[in-house]
Amino acid sequence: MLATVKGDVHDIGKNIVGVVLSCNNYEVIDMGVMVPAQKILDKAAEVGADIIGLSGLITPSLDEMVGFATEMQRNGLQIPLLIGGATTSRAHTAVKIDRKYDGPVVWVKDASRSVPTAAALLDDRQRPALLEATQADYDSLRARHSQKSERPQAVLRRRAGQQVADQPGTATPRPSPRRRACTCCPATT
Ligand code: B12
Repeated sequence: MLATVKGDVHDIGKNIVGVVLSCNNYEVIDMGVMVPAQKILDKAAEVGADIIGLSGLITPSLDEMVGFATEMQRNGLQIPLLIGGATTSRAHTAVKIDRKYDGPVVWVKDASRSVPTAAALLDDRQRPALLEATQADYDSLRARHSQKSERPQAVLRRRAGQQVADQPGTATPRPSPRRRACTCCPATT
């Protein structure tokens, strides 16, 4: 099943994905644009969807996707969730969406990747390798993201006069005591 999330009218990319999947013998139910989460979930239950694919191109769609994953979890679903659209990213999927849903969440860069991804997710032999590689990738993206968000806090604490141990490889450069302030002034000691 495919849908562009609530509040978002962009559907060119989603339509391409639908055509490419249909050409590869997948039965695609396209729910259109601006589709509320509950409507997608109800239809997925009604038709017994194997995979749900969400598309989003505006920034608010990212939050909508996080909310959708939360709802999938709340409804006890386990089916794969594909994430696509120019505003989405591997990093956002890893840090924000994947954490909300225990079932598989796979970010798909473009329509051509939707076929091998769907094929692997629906094949018992290929699925474990795809999910393992995806989780390893997401783990490293999350680790990088948490390092990025820790550093500014350390700087703020330092400015507030609190003691902060330097992290390996992040030692703060300190000014040399004999630094000359400018060419016309004597050297400071
Ligand atoms: C065309 C377009 C429109 C058209 C949409 C027509 C339509 N029927 O879709 C119209 C004119 C209606 C439009 C409206 C708006 N737009 Co517009 N639009 C674009 C534009 C120019 C191209 C988008 C596009 O179709 N790309 C081509 C497709 C093929 O790419 P794609 O969607 O990423 O899809 C590929 C992959 O991502 C992937 N994929 C996509 N979906 C899925 C889903 C799954 C399941 C999978 C597996 C893969 C997958 O496969 C596709 C093919 O490889 C972009 C700018 C740009 N150059 O990207 C702005 C852009 C997306 N729009 C933007 C904006 C702001 C708007 C408006 C809010 C403008 C306004 N002020 O009214 C409104 C949106 C209103 C709303 N509530 O949604 C911004 C979004 C910025 C942001 N981050 O929020 C952009 C980036 C322009 C910009 N630089 O500011 N827009």
